[in-house]
Amino acid sequence: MTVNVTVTGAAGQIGYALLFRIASGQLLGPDTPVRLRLLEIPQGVKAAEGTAMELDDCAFPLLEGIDIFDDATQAFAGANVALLVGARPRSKGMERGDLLEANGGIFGPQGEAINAGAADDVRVLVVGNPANTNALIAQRHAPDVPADRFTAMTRLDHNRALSQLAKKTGTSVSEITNLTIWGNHSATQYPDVFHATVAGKPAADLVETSWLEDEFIPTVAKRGAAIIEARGASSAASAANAAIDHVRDWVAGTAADSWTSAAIVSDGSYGVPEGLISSFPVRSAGGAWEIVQGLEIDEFSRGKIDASVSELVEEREAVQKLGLI
Ligand code: NAX
Repeated sequence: MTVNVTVTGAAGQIGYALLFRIASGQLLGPDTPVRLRLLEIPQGVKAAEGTAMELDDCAFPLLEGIDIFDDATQAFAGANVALLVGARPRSKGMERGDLLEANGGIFGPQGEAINAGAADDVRVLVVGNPANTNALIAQRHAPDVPADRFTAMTRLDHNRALSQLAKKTGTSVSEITNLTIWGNHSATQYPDVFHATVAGKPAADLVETSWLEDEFIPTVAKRGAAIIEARGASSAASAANAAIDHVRDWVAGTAADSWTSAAIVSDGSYGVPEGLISSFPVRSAGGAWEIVQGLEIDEFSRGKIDASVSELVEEREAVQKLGLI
């Protein structure tokens, strides 16, 4: 059966890196036809039409159609997968409250549109920043959709952490299991190697604590800024790749012998207040994410997790005060 995939911010740089991969079958596999529903603001529609022309020119056998909208209700009608990429970036002089408010104006109505018309099995991934809190806003505006269908992306952080640890230990990323990103997709996030193994050995035995504190954690957390500095533009292809990884694993399931990271609605696990959309170690089975349970959290990790979760609590309080949720 054809799957409707709605992508917002379709004319942006992540959109450009994402749409061709979805249309080629990398999101949902080689047997699933897709129909793309693209949402842009009116000024972005023409560029989205240009991208749609290029998608046509690829003659992807799985791509059944492309529709372009500047209206959220229409764009999310019948959506089975919704990738919320478009967001309001922070401009010069903008305070955090202004940023949250501007994004509330986007993600609240998009949540309502998902509630009104998306398919019963809709799965939502928020990429647009501040991703966790934008996802929370959208989820709170979609009371008829199960809360666990709203997620935010920390898979890029997860992949960055895999790659840094592989480089440090001289191994391949395929030899690393059970790495975790905890908390917010922001500079406070905590990439945790204490449950990870590298070629079967505990990662913590292979690297020094000083490397973790002084290099690994800051490098992963600040990688986005380093990419901007080097490339003159923010991460795009790697962000699109992570979005593909997140949704593909959500739909198709994760390997039983490892886990990945995703920001999902907390059920109170690991002391993360219920209802926050926070990154956890997760597995996907039967089309649903579940938090990996029973991990021992030492004092070092506890402090780092708590710091990032406090930031999420503050963001939730801020959007509550603004009347956005
Ligand atoms: P661009 O500025 O290239 O594209 C954003 C697009 O969204 C624009 O075409 C704009 O017209 C559109 N847009 C804005 N408001 C919209 C609305 N209400 N409805 C539909 N479309 C709308 O940004 P890009 O580099 O593609 O990044 C998109 C978002 O991803 C940003 O918020 C960015 O911060 C975020 N990121 C999140 C990451 C993550 O790991 N969660 C990593 C990469 C990226 O930084």
